[in-house]
Amino acid sequence: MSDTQHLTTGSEKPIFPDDGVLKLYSMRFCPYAHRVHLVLDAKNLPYHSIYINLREKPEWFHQVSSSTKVPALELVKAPGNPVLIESLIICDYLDEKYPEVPLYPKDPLKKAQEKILIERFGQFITAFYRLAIHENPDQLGNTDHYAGLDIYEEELKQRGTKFFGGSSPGMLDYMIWPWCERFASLKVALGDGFELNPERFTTLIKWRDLMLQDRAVKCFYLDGKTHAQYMSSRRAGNADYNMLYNEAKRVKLE
Ligand SMILES: N[C@@H](CCC(=O)N[C@@H](CS)C(=O)NCC(=O)O)C(=O)O
Repeated sequence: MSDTQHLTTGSEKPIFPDDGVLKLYSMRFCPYAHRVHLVLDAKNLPYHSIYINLREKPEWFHQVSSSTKVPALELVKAPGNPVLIESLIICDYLDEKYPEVPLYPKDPLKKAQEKILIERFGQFITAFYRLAIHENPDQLGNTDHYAGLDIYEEELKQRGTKFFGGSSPGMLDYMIWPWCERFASLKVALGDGFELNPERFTTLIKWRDLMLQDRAVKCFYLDGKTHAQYMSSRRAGNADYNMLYNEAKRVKLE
């Protein structure tokens, strides 16, 4: 993660050596792109990261990503350099293409059940954004924002394993992690009342602490304060994509 400068309108398309290395178009604070970084890192696959300013996209970006969204993964070794979009499709592709570190269970039924739990997490993502766009907890009303998480607490408790994937994180762990990492930002932005309730989410809190020690998680980790700072810039309509880049530059100059 040496350079997190985001390319913008007017930026040239970067040229890479003909090294056969996957190219990931990303945005440093996008949780969907985060999923793909986690899977690539978990599988120890080398890749080039190309960060895109999503408010002022480079002119060439629509030719790369048919949805004009990140993540987009360019398969430089495949004929015609196809580009995959949609985080779940990309991660499933990577798991099939690079099976040395398998992330799904082998059994087709268990794999399908894992995918159902990944799909259902979408409900919580919606609730998460309702929280993340507010700065004032008084505007939030009495809704139970964490209702979508109870099934994961119960599921992990029943499995009795450290991770959903067993003794190490699997696809379900990595697909839900980007939003779980960002829980800490809700506490920073909205106050202690928005920390996960330790009685209700005992198992998930233990899981979160274990996930924080995982190598792939550490590779792309940002703390709650940093996520909160980015979200605050986004709420203000001025998403600060280059926040980390500018900070690193400032520290270097000091
Ligand atoms: N369903 C997509 C969602 C991707 C997505 O919404 N990406 C956002 C950034 S977090 C994006 O690229 N937004 C730019 C745009 O909508 O133009 C996935 O899972 O990959």
